Amino acid sequence: MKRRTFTSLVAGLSIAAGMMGSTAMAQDNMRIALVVKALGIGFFEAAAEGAEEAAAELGGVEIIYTGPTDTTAEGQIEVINSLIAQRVDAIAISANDPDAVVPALKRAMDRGITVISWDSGVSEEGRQMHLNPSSTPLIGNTILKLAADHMPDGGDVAILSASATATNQNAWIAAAEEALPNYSGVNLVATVYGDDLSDKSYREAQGLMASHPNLKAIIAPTTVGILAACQAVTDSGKIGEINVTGLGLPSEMAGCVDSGATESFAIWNPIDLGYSATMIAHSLATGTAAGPGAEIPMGRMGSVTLDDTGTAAMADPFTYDSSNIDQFKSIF
Ligand code: RAM
Repeated sequence: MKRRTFTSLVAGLSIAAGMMGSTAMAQDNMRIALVVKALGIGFFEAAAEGAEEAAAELGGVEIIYTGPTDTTAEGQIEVINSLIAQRVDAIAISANDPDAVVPALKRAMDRGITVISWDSGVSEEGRQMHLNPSSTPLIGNTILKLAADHMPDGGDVAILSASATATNQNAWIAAAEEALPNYSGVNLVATVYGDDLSDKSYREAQGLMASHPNLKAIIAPTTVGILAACQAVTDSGKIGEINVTGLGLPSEMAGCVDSGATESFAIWNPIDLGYSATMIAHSLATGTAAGPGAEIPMGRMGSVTLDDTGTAAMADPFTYDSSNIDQFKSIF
């Protein structure tokens, strides 16, 4: 009897201790910073929605959505330094430059902060892993094919990119250039940079039209650039003459598809991308090891396996046109 009382007292104490432990844990938020190329870009706002969804599912996770006001590495370095000072638990960054942010991110890792890149990558030494939205060669081929499919007689195309140092756009453009010989009659006449700023992208699109009077398509592998190019083509009365394509958000591009300025464009689901990046950051911050061959869980998105550069890719991009845009324009 006495012994049982003692046992149950000990059991009771450990249950109480366990409860205190879990209560303390629940109050002890893990802070995951989602560092984007720049604030005010719809694509990243959709990714943040996914990050919040992951945080709600995990519980005890706070998302700090942050980034500079323009798409520069200098701006991101300031943001990273401030996150180190705030002692966040994890940083998940879409980088404006693969190398310039490395020293700051190394300092973060030295202080025990989990660092991953997603969307636009960081060089291997500056992060624990990188999550690509899709296969780079596939995206490169897709953006070219979207243009070529509407140019039966071939002709001139130009690329309007984001910033000149953006890891993701540069990789997609290199992949598109590699695929170019498969599209006979399609000539890439210029690549220009709008820095993911609407006004600069608009002016660059105007410049392309002025310098290349026979232009048949503008390919913008950026959600900011494609929308600005659509507006520039529309304003110059060239709908039907120049097809604007690339990577865009259905919510932002619906009007361009309706007007005919854009025949079709592609993108992956940015909400799923932000959700997955957050799940991965949480997983690594709670002890999952990242290294070649590692399988990292991502909640409802399943898992990814890292290649020998510590990189993994998600799903294939999806193409939108007048047949399906209405179904997706209210989602992202
Ligand atoms: C812009 C950004 C982002 C890119 C998309 C397609 O929103 O440049 O990095 O993934 O376009």
